[in-house]
Amino acid sequence: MYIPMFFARFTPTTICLYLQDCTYFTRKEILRLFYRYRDLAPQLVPLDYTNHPDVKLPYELIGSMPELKDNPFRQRIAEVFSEDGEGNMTLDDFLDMFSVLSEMAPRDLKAYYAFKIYDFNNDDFICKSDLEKTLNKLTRNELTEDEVRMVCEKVIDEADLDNDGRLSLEDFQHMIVRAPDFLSTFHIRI
Ligand SMILES: [Ca+2]
Ligand SMILES: [Ca+2]
Repeated sequence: MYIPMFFARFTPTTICLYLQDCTYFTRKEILRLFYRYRDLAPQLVPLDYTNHPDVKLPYELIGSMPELKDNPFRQRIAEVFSEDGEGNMTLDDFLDMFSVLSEMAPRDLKAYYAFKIYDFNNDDFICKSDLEKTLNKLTRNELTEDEVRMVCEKVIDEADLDNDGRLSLEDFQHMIVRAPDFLSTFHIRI
């Protein structure tokens, strides 16, 4: 029987470490994702992860994956899940990203990350300009400026529970219960 080198080297202990971090995946899915990661740059990613090699794949490779390349939020998604904040990903970042995007992840967790992704300037609030950027991406720039402004005003008007003119995570969670479209870009079949 042919046993790929990978299985011989990737010890059960390292696999279990990843399983603890990534509770939504089975061991088989983690192995498949590891191969996906490695296939993006076999010359950079070693087969042996026992000693936690310091490897990061550049955003250009991550963003061009079939699962992401048509997603208008691909760059923000990669930024939010990457430890360096610039979209360059370690294997851990990569597994976290797919874990949250997977169909098994609970809605609250998706909502938490969606909020971070839509918070373009990383100030922990979705303000009007964050929301405008979000809407333009969600609708792929099909709305006019006036339409975008109107929708954003309406969304903030309805979802801003504490009337400070911007959406906190709590406001946002309240909103997406009624507007599930905001989470539609956060499902990826692996
Ligand atoms: Ca913001
Ligand atoms: Ca608010």
